[in-house]
Amino acid sequence: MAGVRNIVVLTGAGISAESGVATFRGPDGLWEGHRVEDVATPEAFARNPALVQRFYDERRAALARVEPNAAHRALARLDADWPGELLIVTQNVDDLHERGGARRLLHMHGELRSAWCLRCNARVRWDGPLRDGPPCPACGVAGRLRPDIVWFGEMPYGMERIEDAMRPADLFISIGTSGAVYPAAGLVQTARWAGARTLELNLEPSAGSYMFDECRMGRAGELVPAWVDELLA
Ligand code: BV8
Repeated sequence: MAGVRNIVVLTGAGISAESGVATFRGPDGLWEGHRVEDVATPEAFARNPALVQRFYDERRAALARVEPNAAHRALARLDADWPGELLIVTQNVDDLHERGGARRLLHMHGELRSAWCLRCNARVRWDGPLRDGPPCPACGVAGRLRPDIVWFGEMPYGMERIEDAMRPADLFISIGTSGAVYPAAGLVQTARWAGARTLELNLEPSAGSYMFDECRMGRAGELVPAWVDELLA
């Protein structure tokens, strides 16, 4: 693509679907009958901490059973070979981008493999369950660790870094997201104001498809490697 130097990639649950990670708003989108909007909130955590901890404990444990797919690996190849600026902004809380080899990566909605101590504010690498109230590795106090996940009504991580990357961007590509959640869903508008070309790769039209210069419908496992080959040619 002529004249492309600085790229911002936004990914959502659709890029992990072919790895076997359930998406949020598809047919398999409910968790034990709960919508993500009803479980992923500070109010739900205050009301029923055991339910919310179990929701994340089960998804954290499931990470050991899934692998990165061709789309994750293609983005890592782009990350390694792209001479210009590149930032992969993911809404996903799984670790498949990292395990696929991506480096220039930002988890704007947090990570399953991180815990946040509400006593000392430390963020710590965490792979096991949290529902038994384990002690914080930093301050030693038990029962104060919550999932390090951005819930609805909470400020996403890295917004300044994302805005800094969007300003000089000349290409914004959105992969596998329904465009239902803000501020992530608003980034395509920010890209247009920055004068960037906008491309969407998704299984079906999203809520924001009308804002993209180009939309390619299909599975990420096929569309993303083909797009990376195009870009690196
Ligand atoms: C904020 C962590 C302000 C949790 C998530 C009204 C009331 C209250 C709030 C709001 C409101 N209106 C707007 C808001 C704001 C709210 C919001 O947007 N709500 C929506 C529901 C209307 N946003 C927030 O609250 C955000 N915070 O605004 O803070 C603020 C300001 C100042 C100070 C303090 C605070 C925080 C949002 C973050 C919430 N946390 N995740 C968890 O993961 O457990 S969001 C959650 O949805 C996930 O992160 C997920 O990534 C994200 C978006 O979903 P998608 O990734 O798009 O997944 P989805 O299933 O929807 O779509 C998958 C797509 O892939 C589909 O299109 C499908 O076709 C496609 N696909 C499927 N298979 C494939 C594929 N594509 C390609 N290949 C395939 N194989």
